[in-house]
Amino acid sequence: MLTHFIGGTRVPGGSAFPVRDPVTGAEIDQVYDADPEVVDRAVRAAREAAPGWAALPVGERAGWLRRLADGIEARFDDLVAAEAADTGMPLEAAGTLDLPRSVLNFRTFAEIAAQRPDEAFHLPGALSYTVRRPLGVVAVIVPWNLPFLLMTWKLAPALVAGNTVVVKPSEHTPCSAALFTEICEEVELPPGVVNVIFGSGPAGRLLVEHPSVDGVTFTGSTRTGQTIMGAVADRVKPVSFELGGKNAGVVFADCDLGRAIDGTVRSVFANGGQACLCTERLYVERSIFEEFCAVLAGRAQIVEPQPMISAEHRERVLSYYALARSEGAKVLTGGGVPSFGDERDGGYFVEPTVVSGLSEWSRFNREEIFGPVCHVAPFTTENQAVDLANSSEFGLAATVWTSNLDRAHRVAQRLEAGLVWVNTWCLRDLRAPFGGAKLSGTGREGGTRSLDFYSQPTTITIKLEQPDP
Ligand code: 6OD
Repeated sequence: MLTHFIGGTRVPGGSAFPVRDPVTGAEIDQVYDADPEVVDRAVRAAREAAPGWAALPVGERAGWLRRLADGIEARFDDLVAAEAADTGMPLEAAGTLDLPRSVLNFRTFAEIAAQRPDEAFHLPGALSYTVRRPLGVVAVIVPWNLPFLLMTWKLAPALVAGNTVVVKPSEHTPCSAALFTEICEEVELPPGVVNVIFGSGPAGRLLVEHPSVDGVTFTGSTRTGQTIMGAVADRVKPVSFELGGKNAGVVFADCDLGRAIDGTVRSVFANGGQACLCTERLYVERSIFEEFCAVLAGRAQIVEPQPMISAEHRERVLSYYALARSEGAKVLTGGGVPSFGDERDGGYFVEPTVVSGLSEWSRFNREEIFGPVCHVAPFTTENQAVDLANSSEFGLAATVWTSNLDRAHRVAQRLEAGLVWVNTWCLRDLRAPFGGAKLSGTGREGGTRSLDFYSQPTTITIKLEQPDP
């Protein structure tokens, strides 16, 4: 049974619910669903620890981040196993993406924060300079798709900026966060600096609404982001949201087709399509459209399927497969549920799917699906490609495939997205701003942008009296 971690101790509390392995549907553990008392206790523990943590020199907090990174490396294999069991992702993916990135999250933000200068502004006879203060207690609400990567992506800058935190992982994926609490104990992180509570939506709501929570960072659906924003509006709490996407890929006939296909297969099907950065809308120049569709559909058939996170999410993805048909789509491949003839038949798999033939205004092309599926449509001109790619209420990420350098810059700069990749996908520099436009979020994290969110400057201005000549 996984228990909450509050003020450095393990705390039971709330009703229990099962954690399931998405590959087989089997119960792998039980976890508590935090009740109001647990949430309050966690926030109070974080509040109590806040002044001492904020008072440490930033170099010391950076040292704690490095110790946490070392601790993760020491428990690497356990964490890989926990992440894979929780999410259904292959061990290889957890071991080459999630876990190495988590270590890098801690090491990168330790480096950036320790080296960051304050600002100073000189006027004749006056000096303004800034000191940065942490927000205080930050609620870190983590989704289920890349749980350890995304938890540490927020935790590292929040901590190094001087905040204490209450983390709530998704109810579907508590195991790697539970192991992380053991690492906090092993490195002897001061109690109350990191608190982890488990639970579902109502626990998250209690957490963000708690009057002693000073800021909220969240990655997840746009709907939940809207709910959180409403819940914190009366206290005007700062929020940083990375929300849903309906990401476009634009493929020009002048691209390196092999690279474009490989990249597109990855961008559509990685993690079973369960990443906010995945491509769900593809626009392909008409002269290569038929060839591209045929090759992509063929490749989709040999993609190793990855399960959806839960039975409910699988139903949701399948409802979009049905919607595509009812809206008149042509299904180029997939559209159903695979059969393995083994224990995976109890899991939450869907077939990797490619469809075409729908308008950009169809529901299928407007709503985020979050599964291994994309729609492919042809375009004729560069302007049309840009208009189609921008014809979405979302604006998280986009990809452009072309060998024409001028076109690459021209198109990338016109796409309404927080992130645009050219001839690649999901290549990340942790120092670069990261976040979405339109319904895909508010705020940017990454590098110093994260530190800007997790702390606020006070500007101090001193008038310098000149001595009489
Ligand atoms: O790479 C990252 O830092 C990041 N935030 C990825 C988000 C993926 C969303 O599903």
